[in-house]
Amino acid sequence: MTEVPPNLSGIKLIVIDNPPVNSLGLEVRRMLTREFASAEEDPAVKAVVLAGAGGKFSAGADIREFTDAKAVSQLYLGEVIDKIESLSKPVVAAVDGVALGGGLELALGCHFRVAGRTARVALPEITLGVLPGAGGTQRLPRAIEFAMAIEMATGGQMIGAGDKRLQGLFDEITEGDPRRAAILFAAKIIADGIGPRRLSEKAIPAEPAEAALQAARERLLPNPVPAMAAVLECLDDAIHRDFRTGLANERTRFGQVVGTPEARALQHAFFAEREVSKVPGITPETPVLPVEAIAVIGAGTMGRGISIAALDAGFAVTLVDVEAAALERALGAIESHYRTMVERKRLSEADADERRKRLTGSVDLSAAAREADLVIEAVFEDLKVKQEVLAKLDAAAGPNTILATNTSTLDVDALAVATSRPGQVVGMHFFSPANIMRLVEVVRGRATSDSTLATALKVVSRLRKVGVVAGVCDGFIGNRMLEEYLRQAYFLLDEGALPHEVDGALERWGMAMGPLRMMDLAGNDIGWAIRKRRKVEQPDRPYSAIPDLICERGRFGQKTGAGFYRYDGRKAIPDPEVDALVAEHSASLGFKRREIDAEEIVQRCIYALVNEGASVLADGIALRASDIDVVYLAGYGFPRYRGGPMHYANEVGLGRVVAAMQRFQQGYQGKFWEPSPLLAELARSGGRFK
Ligand code: 3H9
Repeated sequence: MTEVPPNLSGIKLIVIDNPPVNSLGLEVRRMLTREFASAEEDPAVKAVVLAGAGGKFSAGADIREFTDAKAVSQLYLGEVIDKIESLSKPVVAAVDGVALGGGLELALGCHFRVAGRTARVALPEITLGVLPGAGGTQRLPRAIEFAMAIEMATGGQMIGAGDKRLQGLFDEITEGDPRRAAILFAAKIIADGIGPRRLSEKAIPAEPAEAALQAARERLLPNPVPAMAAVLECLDDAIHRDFRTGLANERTRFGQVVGTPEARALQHAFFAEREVSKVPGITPETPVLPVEAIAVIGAGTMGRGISIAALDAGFAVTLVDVEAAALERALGAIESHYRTMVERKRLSEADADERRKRLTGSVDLSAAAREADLVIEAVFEDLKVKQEVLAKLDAAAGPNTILATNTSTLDVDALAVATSRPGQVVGMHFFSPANIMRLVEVVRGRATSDSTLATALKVVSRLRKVGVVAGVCDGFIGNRMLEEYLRQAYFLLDEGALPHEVDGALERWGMAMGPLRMMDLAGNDIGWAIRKRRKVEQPDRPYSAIPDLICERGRFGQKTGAGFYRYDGRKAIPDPEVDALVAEHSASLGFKRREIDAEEIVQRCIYALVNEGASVLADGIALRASDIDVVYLAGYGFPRYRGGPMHYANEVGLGRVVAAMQRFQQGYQGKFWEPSPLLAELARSGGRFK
């Protein structure tokens, strides 16, 4: 794994070669220890260059070790880095590709740093629920401005090596090969007789650092992720305590947070998002059709959002609506979106112009389909309407064109048979607003070919979104589960809770938005239409009448200025009129309303998700439990530090989840609490969702 070429006139090259990302697992730590010790001993070595193979310096610690405290502490990375820093001969890091987390800490332990112009660095530990545990909180603020070190350690974002805010981190930025530049750099310091230069020996001026830290505390605390307070404490140490004490405390704090449920959840989310792209039947050899031109059919909210997402990702887009007025409105809305982006300095005028040029509006569905590699229909959610549109598209489109439907509930197989190319029909279920939400459910119909699926997934990844493969069923993964979540939220109103109590409990628990505010945002009329259909299809699965009563009063949500709340702009204000309506409805059911505490609200709503999630899994609609988690994290505002509903249920313990469900079975509408057979079985056998 090491490539140690013969001495380059006194320079020893040490290369980390641990594909795919040069993570710093035990073997690498052993190699570094061995090679640096030998460099120290060898009188022929005058300087060392440390580089990474495969165009990457290192992506940091091996995250898979974090579940095992012993594995982390064996040849602790921080100690390895300390040894490197204490070498009596100068060490130059050649930073190529990425230096992340422990990788950046390793570079900081070197005496000099040379980076490629395109290299990126970060301390992403916080996104994994931990903190830099190998000296990052102590060395980075000694290398760059304190405020920037805080931003990196608390935000985790990647920064380009050439960014001015990294002033002090690199001794040289090269346009060429960083390894070669680092070797030349090392040769020069040998020639100039320059020795090691250690960040640990630098002092930090307390003056601006204190103020920056105080501001960060006010902004970031309290925080549900324990690592946040820990990282701020360690940064405080960097100002007030000597380097060694700071380092020791950092290690202790790392050890404390690495085993927290929040850290486990965030690490689960990291791996789940990578696992999701592994789809049976799809291999690197599966043919992916080239897609450059996309036609989006339907100029409603969804069509606009999809168009913007596609323009932002570099596609040529034709937005189609047979109604000229609707099309004009949509084109105007897209134009106004780009104008706002420019005004807010999120986009340059030139970039906005370039995107505008790739957009065409059309009222001619067939002409647009003829020119497109991929057509995404986002017309009215009605089987007949969609079948007709797809049949027209099929008749006009070229033989290789893929037809995607953005349906959120309809049967993709029934839509596919309306065309002569069911193998080239796939669901691409975007979430509103489609230019912002990261999730796309990619629905594999019975006939969808592997190549069509692979192409759709490729497009989703080009859109910089997360594609989760789902099977065909009403609501796919996300909305099928949401139905049970909403059912409970509404039943809670029947029984005694008020809208702001339901939302408040779930928002305090971590949901980005409570269910009722969410429905107000999405438009209550949409849910109403679905419920009307369900009443016919599933008469034995009743809902609370409250959301219908709300709709009957024209309270469709934010867009009508009133829904479960009153709206002042986007601000939801609890409305006594709704509270009275809710109380009246309970009375009409002959109910004495009861106090419902936050714990019960959260359990009923979240366990409803878990139970339906188990059925989704058992039915093969989702490929794995972690895919369900990705759906909820990327599309429904589920708190990342809880890992997603299935991970959360594993953490609670499936036995305890089922016990709570059995309690709820005794209560109001208890029939909805029959544990899914898979959940019941796992609970019985002490298993977990995998
Ligand atoms: C840390 O350093 C703690 C220290 O401060 C203290 C320690 C005491 N470990 O993302 P990709 C896997 S915390 C293990 O698809 P890309 C990944 O799961 C660490 N595995 O590629 C995937 O596996 P598989 C701080 C890792 O090109 C494969 O590599 N570092 C690690 O799109 C390819 O990954 C970070 O948070 C790892 N560190 O993106 C960096 N990294 O093929 C995390 C990746 O089996 N990593 N894998 O599915 C990243 O951000 C991206 O992976 C990276 C490459 C940008 C590097």
